[in-house]
Amino acid sequence: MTILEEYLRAHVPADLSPVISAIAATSVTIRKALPLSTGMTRGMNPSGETQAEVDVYANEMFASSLLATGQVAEVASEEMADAMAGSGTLHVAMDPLDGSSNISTNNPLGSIFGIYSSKLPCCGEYLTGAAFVTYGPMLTLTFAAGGGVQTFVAIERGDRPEFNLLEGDLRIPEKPEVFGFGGLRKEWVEPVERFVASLESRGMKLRYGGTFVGDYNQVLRYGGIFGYPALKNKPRGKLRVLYEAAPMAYITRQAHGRASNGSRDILSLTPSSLAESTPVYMGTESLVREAEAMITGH
Ligand code: AFP
Repeated sequence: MTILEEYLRAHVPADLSPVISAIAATSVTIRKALPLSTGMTRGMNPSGETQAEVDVYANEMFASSLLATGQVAEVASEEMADAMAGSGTLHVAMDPLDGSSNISTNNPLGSIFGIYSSKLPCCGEYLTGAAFVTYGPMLTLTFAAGGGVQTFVAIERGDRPEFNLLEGDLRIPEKPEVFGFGGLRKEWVEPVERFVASLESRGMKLRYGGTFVGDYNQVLRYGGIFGYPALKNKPRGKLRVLYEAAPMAYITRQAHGRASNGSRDILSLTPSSLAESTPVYMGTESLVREAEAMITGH
């Protein structure tokens, strides 16, 4: 049984290890807070979405634990207009609680982290690591730090949970089984509608719950494609480049998949602001390339 701390010592660069450890430890705190904190605040995040109490709590807890590692120069978050400064060299962009509209229905939630080596905002090629947490039936931490994708699961041992390796060197299956596309169907641009119809006609199963982490986690395990496309009324889609799209694109690349904005690799995008969004199509490489061909027309 491989324990997270052993894995980090053996395989992950010394500056990244404390960051991954801090994410793991704080995810346990957030998981405990979820049943106790189900209300909404009157506040809005920089994208104009109403914040849940636990959005604010998760943001504070993750930001302070990341800064306390001493490795982090700045933490930028979907829940804050400006980044918080620290004393290290890594730059972390996070969505501290992804899918907060699922709190009241008790559906899976997540947290997403991109660890960059450059000041934010910057191109995804500066990512040196990325991680996501799933708060589902299990509490899992999936991360990539240059050496493939690993998933660890929290197991209660006495008063302190321990993270044990659940799945090492994860690869997206080449035979696609599932797909999920966000946004109102009537707002999809025509090539997206055609592409999704073709997925349905070949017998792929629709899986969509409204939490990027939960929905994409299924694509990573079963093979397929997740899309939050360009919409007629929102040409840049909904997902934020720095906080959501690029970190998941980094994990996707390490799992031998592909992530695209419809014409370009998401990791090649340089957003001009912290909260810039992008259309997203990610998963099994051959399917993402098919989506790109339909969208670009060649
Ligand atoms: P919330 O955190 O506001 O619930 O948004 C979650 C999210 O950004 C992402 O996790 C989902 O993939 C997407 O929104 C779902 O959006 P739709 O409700 O438009 O399907």
